[in-house]
This record gives sequence, structure tokens and C-alpha cells, in this order.
Amino acid sequence: MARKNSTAPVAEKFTFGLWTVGNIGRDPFGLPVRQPLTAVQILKLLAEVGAYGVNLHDNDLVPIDATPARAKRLIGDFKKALSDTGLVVPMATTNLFSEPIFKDGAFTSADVRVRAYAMQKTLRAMDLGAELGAKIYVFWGGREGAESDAAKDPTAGIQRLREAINFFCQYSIDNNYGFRLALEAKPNEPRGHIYFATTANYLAFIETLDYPEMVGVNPEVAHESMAGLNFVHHVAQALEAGKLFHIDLNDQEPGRYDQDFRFGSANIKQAFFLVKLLIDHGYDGPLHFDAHAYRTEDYEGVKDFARGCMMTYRLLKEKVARWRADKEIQGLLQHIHVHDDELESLCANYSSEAVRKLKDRKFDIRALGERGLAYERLDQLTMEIIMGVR
Ligand code: GCO
Ligand code: MN
Ligand code: MN
Repeated sequence: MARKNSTAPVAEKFTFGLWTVGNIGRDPFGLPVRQPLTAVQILKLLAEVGAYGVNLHDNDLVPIDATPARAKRLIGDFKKALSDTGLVVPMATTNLFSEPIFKDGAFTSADVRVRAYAMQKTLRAMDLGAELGAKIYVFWGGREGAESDAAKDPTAGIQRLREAINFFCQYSIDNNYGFRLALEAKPNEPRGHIYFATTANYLAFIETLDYPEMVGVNPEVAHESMAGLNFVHHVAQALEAGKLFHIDLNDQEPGRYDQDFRFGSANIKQAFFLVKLLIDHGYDGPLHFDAHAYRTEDYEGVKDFARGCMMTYRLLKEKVARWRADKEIQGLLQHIHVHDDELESLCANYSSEAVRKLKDRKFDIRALGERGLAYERLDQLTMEIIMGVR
């Protein structure tokens, strides 16, 4: 139906990493199950399924041992395929975890030569990301951590990461790259214990940097979920602080290995509340699926996986609209949220008068304690919307 004069809905910026749909299904116990695709083949696959963009680590595109001539050719072919497919590169990052040199960390290694090499590698990767048009630069410290705390003082890890991030902010400024840096937390895997285990750890750290306004977070569903935490609450804290620069969507059952499942496939209810939170707060950055297809799949299955991630997001977006329009749900919310102008003003504005009035105020604490809140009904209605019967 043509809708003249109406603003067309903004299409979601669905992105995938080269390493996600390009994942060949190797795991700690088994060999690859899919043949590797070239970066150009991955772009074709992403264009076919209808993605908006692609993200990459430096070595997803340019192997670490590539000659300058080969690097140039690979980057040239990639740029051509970007323009042929219309895909964009919103985010770039550095692989600081695959090479043996990073076995005890990159920026937090106890060996200054390793730290310096990690910086060199990142400076070059930032050049590549900028050349491809990326404006978000992710730092995921997968190897920054320890199995045993005998070797390193964990506070040194914090200081070294601070030095590194300050250095890269200055580098982006000096080169007019316009990067916004996004820090991605994870509690474990591949290290036994990774420094900065949760998004909230990074939110506190950011305030200690030279350019805090340039640095935000890149939370990932699986990462807080691995630790049994509420991911939605971590994203909420990032949003409230104006720090949600990027988000990694996937799914994960708590207490398991790092699963990287298709978005919404493990905890649909959490996925619903996450989509609702992003919509409620007008998040308009990339929606990056940092996930991969089951090891059982061939490349047709990989396409099913990628389409599934996007479809589930869109369906949940529709469910959120339905939830918001539901009269009974809105009525329950009105019952739950009690307002009183005078009390709100007293609580929000400290003054000696406010203190006196609060101290004098009589509350019927028994009645307030006995008041039913109808959360059972509200949650069931929410479930019925998610399950498609409402
Ligand atoms: C993981 C991480 C990575 C990062 C990626 C970009 O658990 O392996 O989520 O996939 O997101 O390296 O920095
Ligand atoms: Mn992850
Ligand atoms: Mn991730």
C-alpha cells in the first residue's frame, strides 16, 4: 500500500562480522565443517540475505602474513565488492587473540614487547578501518586476563589498558578518523578470567580516560548471559549513560560454553525486553549479529541462520508495537506506576524544607505493602504477545 506523506520506517542497520557468517564450524573438539569463503564471497552472501553492513577484524580481510602486494589486492577487491553490493562497514576491530604472541594478553601483557606489537597492530588496523569508512572501533580484550593471578597484578592490567585507549583516541583525533571507540566486556573464554568482566566494569573505567566522550561500550547478549547476569539491565545502564555505541546480538544459555547462537533462539523473553529497551530509548546504531550458524549447517544453513537473526529482530519489533498498543497492558502499567507531584518534587530536590516534610509525612505502610501489583497478569499478557496469541 502506498503511504504518501508518511515517513517510511527506517530500515534497521543489520550487520554481520566477516567472522560470523564466514565461521567454518571449527570447535575445540572438531575440525571445520564448511570450506572457507573469501571476503568477497561473504559480501555476496550478506547482500543476498539483505544485510545492511559488514564488520571485520584486520585479519579477516588481510591475513597476518600477507605481502604488501597481496594486502593491496585484497583490500581493493573488498572495496569493489562493497560498492557492487551496497554494503557498508560501520565497525572495525583488531584481532588481538588468535596469534600465539597474544597468549597472555595484548595491551595487558606482562611483556612490553607484546604490548608494543599489539599497539602497532591496532594502529595499522585503525588505518584499514578508516579507509573502509568505519566510524566505530571495537576493543574486545578476549586474551586480556589470567588463569592464575600469581603472575600479574590485575590493577596493572587496568592501567595498561587505560594507556592504550588514551593513545588510540589521540591517534584517531590526529588523523581525523572520527572513530568512536566501543569496549566489549566478557567474563571468560578464551581466558579463564578476562579483566573487565561486564559492561558495567567498562562504564566505570571510561570515566577515567583522557577522552571519555569518545569511548562507549559494545555489550553482547552472550557475554553477560554466560555469567548468569541480566543483559538487559547492563544495556540499560549503557543507554542511560549515553554510552551504547554498538551492540552484539546473539543468544546464549547460562552456564554453557560460549554458544553464539542465532539471535533470540535461546531466551526469547530476554530478547523481547532487549528489543523493547532499544526501541524505548531510540537506539539507532548498528544491530550487529555476532553469532554463527550451528556446526551442522552448510552455507544454505548459514543463510537460514542470518535471515533468522534479522527476522526474529523484526518480529520482536512488531511484538513491541503490539505490547505498547495493548489497552489492558497500558491499564496495568497505569495501576503500577503511581504518581504524586508533591512527593516526586520532595524526593528529587534536596532542601531543608524537603527533609522536614519527608520526615513529617505519614505513610500507610501496611496498605502500601498489601497492594497487589498485578505483575502476574502483566507478565502473562507479555508472554501471550510473544507467543503470538494476543
Ligand atoms: C567473542 C567476541 C568477539 C568480538 C569480536 C569483535 O566472544 O569472541 O564476542 O566475537 O566481538 O572479536 O571485537
Ligand atoms: Mn562473544
Ligand atoms: Mn562480540
